[in-house]
Order: sequence, then structure tokens, then C-alpha cells
Amino acid sequence: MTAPGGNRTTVLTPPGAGAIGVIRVIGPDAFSIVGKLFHAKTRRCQPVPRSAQAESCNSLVPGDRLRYGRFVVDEEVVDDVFISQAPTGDLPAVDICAHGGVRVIERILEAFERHGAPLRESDESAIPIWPTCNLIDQEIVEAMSRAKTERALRFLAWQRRHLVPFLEQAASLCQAEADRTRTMLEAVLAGYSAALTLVKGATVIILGPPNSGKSTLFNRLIGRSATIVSRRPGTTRDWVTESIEIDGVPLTLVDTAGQHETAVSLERQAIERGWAISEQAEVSLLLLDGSRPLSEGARALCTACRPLARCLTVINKVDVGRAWDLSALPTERAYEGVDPIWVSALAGTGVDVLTQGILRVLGYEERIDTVPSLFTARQREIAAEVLSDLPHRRETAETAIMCRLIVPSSVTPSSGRL
Ligand SMILES: Nc1nc2c(ncn2[C@@H]2O[C@H](COP(=O)(O)OP(=O)(O)O)[C@@H](O)[C@H]2O)c(=O)[nH]1
Ligand SMILES: [Mg+2]
Repeated sequence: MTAPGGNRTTVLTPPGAGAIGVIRVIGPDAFSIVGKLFHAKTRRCQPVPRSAQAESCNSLVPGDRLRYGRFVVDEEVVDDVFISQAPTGDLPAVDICAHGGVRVIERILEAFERHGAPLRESDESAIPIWPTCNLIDQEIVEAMSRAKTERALRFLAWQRRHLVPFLEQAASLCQAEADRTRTMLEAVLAGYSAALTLVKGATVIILGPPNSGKSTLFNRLIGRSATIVSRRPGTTRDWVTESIEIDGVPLTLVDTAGQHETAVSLERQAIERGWAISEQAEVSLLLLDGSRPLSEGARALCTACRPLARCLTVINKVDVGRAWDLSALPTERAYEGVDPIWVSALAGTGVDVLTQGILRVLGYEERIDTVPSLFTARQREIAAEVLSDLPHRRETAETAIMCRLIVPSSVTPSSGRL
């Protein structure tokens, strides 16, 4: 048991729910305890005045700035982590963002326990209220606790500093320079789809006739052999999912059973489920075997995939040779400028072009990391509404940006508890 005001830790993220686990150390010695275990890797971006507390914590920067480094126990690196000072009001507190694996979190908690900050579970008072100053800030903080990749976390940290000031400026220009407000709102909306994917992730499903190499491509993309690959059609009896990241974008990859007519009911179910997922997936990959003449079944599948959003045609086994060219395809399969991609899932040829194609259809042509960008459906809806009202209702637009989009804390019903 810890004394009510004593040093303790609490885990802010649900176990196994995200790739990032956030541990909060709270108590009078929080900074010095973290300072004994954290070793900074990078220099500060810019000099900032250090508080006496931050001085005692190995390279921690005050406020919401993140520091990147290593969590080291008994001279062994447990994980690469970010740390930030958690603004709590009464007691000092430091957040450690580590990879969310159960063992990593356990080892960090054990180390803190040994240094006098044991885990205190189900203790409401141990979880301080985030002093968010507006609704967008609150949305950012909540999204940070669920971020799946380091890039998502960096993106959100950047938005936390820049998004609201940018929107406030857009609001202040409504009356005098409505055109600039319009341009600014268009800019924050432009990156929405990519930002949403970065924060929440996207599903990529691999469809195709049996034996076209779906499982081989799946394994190639996840970088290890997780599904059985076989020459006998129909080996993947059910769909398999795996979390991967491409350039820091979190993706759920789905390998399906071959899309063909079959009497085997188990496989039939898997195929049907594959179709159900593909309708919800952000990206579908239609994988065809390019080393043999295109079968009637494959041609029928091309036609069936037509209504799918963001469906890329991928032609496999280029290492064996090209038995047909694109004119053999029953439909024009280019999607938003991404032409059919020739790959060898076995040899890895063309896989980089494919991963870049996936990012491209998800809106990653431009770097979105350092431009103000909206990232929730709520934000987008309000911004789009304001945009359509401009320039006729400038006053309402200003109020809408300030009071409905940004929403200062005095107006928010919830105080931002995670
Ligand atoms: N030569 C060659 N063979 C491949 C390639 N991709 C997959 N294969 C082979 O094709 C067969 C079927 O692959 P699999 O991934 O099980 O296909 P699935 O039924 O679509 O999942 C296996 O023998 C693979 O080794 C490739 O790029 N080149
Ligand atoms: Mg398979």
C-alpha cells in the first residue's frame, strides 16, 4: 500500500489495446525516480527554461514537450520511450510512453516498484485530470493515449502545439479576410483522411483467386511467416489478420481464403467473410497470378471487385514471367492514379512500390506530419459546415470556429478525464 500522497504508478492505457502503453508516475519524487531510469537520446529542439523539478529528471522538458530516450534497468535497455511531464496540479507526475507489449509494461512497472513507486490500480485519485484547455486539446490527448505508432504520437504532439492557434487565426480573419479563412479551413481539411488513418489505422485486405500468392504477399508484408503457404489451392481456410506499420502508418493486414467457388463449407464461409471485410476495408488488394494465363475465375473476380473502394490491382509472380498484359484485364483497374503493380511476393520485387501505392491511396502523397490537420469526424463536420457558410455568414463562422470547433474548457461538459 502506498500513502495517499506517496509515489506510485498507474497505467493509463488498456492492456494490449494499442502499440503504445502509457505509464504515469505520480508523487513527490516522480521526477527523480524517472530520472534514474530514463536516458535521453536526442538533444532538445530549442532551449527552454527548466523548472527545478525538470532539472532533477534526466533531460525532461517542462510542459507537453516530449523527450525521446531509453528506459534502462540494470544497464539493460528495456524499451525506447517518450517521456513528458504530466500537468497534474498538486503532485509532480511524469508520463512514460513505451511500446504497449505486456512484458515491456510489466518490466517498467517492476522497475518503478523497486524505486519506490508501486502500481496503484483502480485508484481514481491516482489519475489526475488532464488540464486540457479546449475540446480539440482533449481529443488530441485522448488520441495520444491510443496512438499505435511513434509517428502518430509525434503527429499528435505537433498538432497539440499548432492546430488550435492556426484555427484561432482562421477565426480572427473571418470578418476582414474571409478568403484567407476559407484557404486555412481548406488546408486543415485537406489532410483529414491521412490524419485519421495515422491516428486510428486502416485495414488492408488481400483478395484474389486461390494460389495467386495472397498468403505469400501477406507474409512478405508482415516480414515473417505467419500463415501456411502452399501450392494446393485453398490452404488459407480462414482469414488471418496482423498489425503492421508502413512508414509509421498503422495498418491491419487481412489475408483471406481464395475467392472462388468451392463446395467446402468452411472455406466458403471464410470467403464470404472476406467479402464482408473487404467492403469495410480502407484498401483492397486484388492479387492476380501474372505467370499463367488469366483464368475465367480471375476475370470474374476483377469485375466483382469493381465496386470496392480503393482497390489496387497487384499482379504477382513477375519472377516467373508475364503470361499476359494489362489489356487482358476485363476492366480498367487503375485506382486514383495508382496503376496495376507487378510484384514478386516470393522474391520481394515491387513490394516497395506496392506499399507506397497503399499509402498513396490513403492520402499520403504529401507529408502531413507538420501541417495543421483535423483528425476526428466531429472536427471535420464542423469545419466543413463553416466552410460552406462562408463568406455569407462571417460572424457566425467566427463563433462556430471558436465555440463549436475549438470549444474552450469553460464550455466543455467534460473536464477531460481519460
Ligand atoms: N514464383 C513465385 N511463386 C510464388 C510467388 N508468390 C507465391 N508463390 C507460390 O504460389 C503458391 C501459392 O501461394 P499462396 O501464397 O499459398 O497463395 P494463396 O492461395 O493465394 O494464398 C506457393 O507455392 C507460393 O510459393 C511469387 O511471387 N513467385
Ligand atoms: Mg492463402
